[in-house]
Amino acid sequence: MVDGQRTGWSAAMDRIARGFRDAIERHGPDSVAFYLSGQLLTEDYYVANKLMKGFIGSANVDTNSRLCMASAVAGHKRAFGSDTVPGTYEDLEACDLLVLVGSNLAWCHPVLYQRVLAAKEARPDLKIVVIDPRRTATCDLAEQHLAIAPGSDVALFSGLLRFLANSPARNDGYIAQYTSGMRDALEAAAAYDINRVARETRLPKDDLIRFYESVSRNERTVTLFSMGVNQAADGTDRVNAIINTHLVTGRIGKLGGGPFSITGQPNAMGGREVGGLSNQLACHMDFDDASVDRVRRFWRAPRMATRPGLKAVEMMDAVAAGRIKAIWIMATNPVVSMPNADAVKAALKACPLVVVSDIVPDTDTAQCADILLPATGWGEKDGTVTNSERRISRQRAFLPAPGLARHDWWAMSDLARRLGYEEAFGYENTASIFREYAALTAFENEGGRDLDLGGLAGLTDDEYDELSPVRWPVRRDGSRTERFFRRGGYFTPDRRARFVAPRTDEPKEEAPGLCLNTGRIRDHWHTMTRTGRAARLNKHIAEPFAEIHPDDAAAHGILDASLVRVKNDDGEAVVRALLTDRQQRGSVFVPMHWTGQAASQARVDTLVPPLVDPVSGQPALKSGRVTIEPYPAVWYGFAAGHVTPPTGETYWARAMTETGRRLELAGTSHPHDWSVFARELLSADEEDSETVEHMDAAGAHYRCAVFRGGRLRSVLLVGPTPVAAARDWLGDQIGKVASLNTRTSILAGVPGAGAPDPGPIVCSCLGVGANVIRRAMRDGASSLTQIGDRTGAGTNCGSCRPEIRKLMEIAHATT
Ligand SMILES: Nc1nc2c(c(=O)[nH]1)N[C@H]1C(S)=C(S)[C@@H](COP(=O)(O)OP(=O)(O)OC[C@H]3O[C@@H](n4cnc5c(=O)[nH]c(N)nc54)[C@H](O)[C@@H]3O)O[C@H]1N2
Ligand SMILES: Nc1nc2c(c(=O)[nH]1)N[C@H]1C(S)=C(S)[C@@H](COP(=O)(O)OP(=O)(O)OC[C@H]3O[C@@H](n4cnc5c(=O)[nH]c(N)nc54)[C@H](O)[C@@H]3O)O[C@H]1N2
Ligand SMILES: [Mo]
Repeated sequence: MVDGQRTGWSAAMDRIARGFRDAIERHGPDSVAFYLSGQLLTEDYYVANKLMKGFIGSANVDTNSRLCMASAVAGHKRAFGSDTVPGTYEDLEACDLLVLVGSNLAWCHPVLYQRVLAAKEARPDLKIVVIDPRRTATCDLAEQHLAIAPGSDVALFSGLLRFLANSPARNDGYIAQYTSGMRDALEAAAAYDINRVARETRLPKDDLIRFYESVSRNERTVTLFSMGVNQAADGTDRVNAIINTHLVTGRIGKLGGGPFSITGQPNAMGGREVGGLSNQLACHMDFDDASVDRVRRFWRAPRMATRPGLKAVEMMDAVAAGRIKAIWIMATNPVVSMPNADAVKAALKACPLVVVSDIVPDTDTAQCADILLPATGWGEKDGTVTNSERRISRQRAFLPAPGLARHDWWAMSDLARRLGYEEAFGYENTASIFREYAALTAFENEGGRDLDLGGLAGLTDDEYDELSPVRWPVRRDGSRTERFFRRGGYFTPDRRARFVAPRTDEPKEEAPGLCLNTGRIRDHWHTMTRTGRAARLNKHIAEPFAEIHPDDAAAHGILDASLVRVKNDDGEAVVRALLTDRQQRGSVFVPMHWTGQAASQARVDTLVPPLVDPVSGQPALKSGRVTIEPYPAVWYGFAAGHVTPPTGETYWARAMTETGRRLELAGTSHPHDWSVFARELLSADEEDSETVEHMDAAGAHYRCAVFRGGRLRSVLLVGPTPVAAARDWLGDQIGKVASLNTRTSILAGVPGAGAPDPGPIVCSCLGVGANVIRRAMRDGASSLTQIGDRTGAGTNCGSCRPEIRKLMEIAHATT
């Protein structure tokens, strides 16, 4: 689509090439940018990076991994001299103590979590500790959950460093032989006696000491960390504070021992490897003179970038300021996922040339595009990805490209060719891109760089197609390194690891309001462009929400299941209030997933300030400040079937169902005429439709159902309080012929006697509701396996197992 008009690839690419060439000629190479994604394949990424850094001559290539992994990368580089994950997944099974920091593994990495659980079942000695301000599903099987004050991770781990240094766990041999800088780190950590740590983390001293002693005792300790660590203004310091505790004990690169950064996106690691971050050059090389020269020679590059480019937040600032005239956004949705999201949207709307490559047409970012390109998606793509343990896997297409969709690497190469670089970008397939990439990792690499795929540089097309998953390095001489750093060999100039002393200023007085924590839920992926389309996945949680502690809710007059305004100077979101003591006082948690397509006003990143970590440039996405107040609804509604969200001030959130859509609704004033409102919402004016309405005498409850040929098309239920209705059951009635009795039930919103209600869906894979599971338990199922055998629940991806377990505990406690 060019300016909203359908056209062919050639015309679209022509326009893109013209736009990029004009900007570069008139304003220089730094006036253009690529904003990429950890959901691209390594081959897509490699081509984009090469074009920008070697041929256009700018390093303005950045990626959503900046929002995700940048602090882990920066922490690794400070400590190890390279962005190396030392360990493997096996370590999570082989350890005796697994410390999960800022990670909701049960919901966000369900497959790995199942591996850990299986290991724990086989070896109950394996202990899990979760460090997260919220009590999440991941805490269910943990021996200890430390609900630390948000942002107090550096204090916790500095205190741990101090403790370990004075414990038998201290490994003087390792420290002396393989590390440097311990004295400064210990000096900084000295400030963190147990009293200060208790004060900053707001945890009882006994709990802290129990944790510290447990780490000290367990030689096989893995500390796995994720977004609760990385997405912070001191994220890099947090990473180094964690790594310090592994250096002081020499617990690194050992079976069952090491720090472990886990990535989120399927190919965040591949992106880091090729150089997708603007402060890296390529293949784990930086912008030092020797590397720039080496890469120039390898690429035969006419115009090398010689210094780092703009990081994501800076890049959007440069777009806003008009310094960037052309930007290509590929496989990411920044209008939803970047901090200061409304400013990002405004910047893109004003930018002279915005190209967006996506696999769906209707994203919030696509609405800002001048040119929208159809890309192939996961099952249609062909190439490689790298996972968190450095394992490269082939991804093979099992579906043909639909419509006009083309591969991202092809589109990028086509731009390069149109800019005049036919020879350097004449790739015919991903195998040829991969070979070149592998060759660059090995080029003049005599062991000074961790990333070495020399052994794969000579793969034939067939060998590439058949490649089995393989963990790097894969050197030409066949030498292997399963784990890094057990015997030093760091990639710093003196080959020693560096202890890094984090900043240790006392925490600043908090701004008024509540801490805005954000993150993920079990059944949605990021901006819902895909999971939002899957009816089953919408059943688990169908509406944007805020987790609020009951005391905070009471203080602000917010009732459970009512709607709440979460706001600050930058924006406002309206979401459902979920009162729970899983949430600590003083914080609210709002998921990152809801978009302008899915709800009237729930893009949480409109409330997140563009504050970044000074070392990594990663934004602090879990610590905005907000206030909460009741959304003054005078009516609430629920609709299902063939429904269209209303325009205007009305609150709405929509979700897919097997039979259409469902809508949650609310308003601060009544519509003029409920019938008129309902007809529009329910498409009641279609031919042959029959409408049944009911309004109670007081005018507070309104109900309307539309039938066609005796079958239910759509239904709307309105009342003065949040509507109590069997939502899934109502959804199931759509399209069915309704008897007179059923019609009455539909208008009542609940199934009549005799019709079983499966209850809220627990297992989305197999569509099993809580009532079905309860029934199975009443009938004698008493273990996860038995419940699985009888109902299917929990037998596919397993991410609902913590919830099934919870149902079992409740049943147990009440019988
Ligand atoms: N279902 C699902 N799974 C996913 C994704 C998805 O969208 N949906 N996305 C994938 C991606 S890209 C990523 S990056 C991963 C992310 O995986 P996770 O990092 O596990 O997910 P989050 O929910 O972002 O954050 C984890 C936890 O950090 C906690 N936290 C907040 N502030 C702090 C703090 O100051 N200190 C500590 N210690 N913890 C804190 C939050 O309460 C939250 O429970 O998930 C991947 N997997
Ligand atoms: N407040 C807050 N904000 C956050 C986070 C948070 O925890 N809190 N987490 C951050 C993190 S860790 C991440 S990773 C980001 C994720 O944020 P985004 O990257 O913006 O999220 P996605 O929805 O995964 O966007 C991917 C887009 O690419 C499209 N797509 C999928 N496959 C392909 C493909 O092969 N080619 C092309 N061209 N397009 C494709 C999808 O349809 C979708 O529109 O969000 C960040 N933002
Ligand atoms: Mo991520």
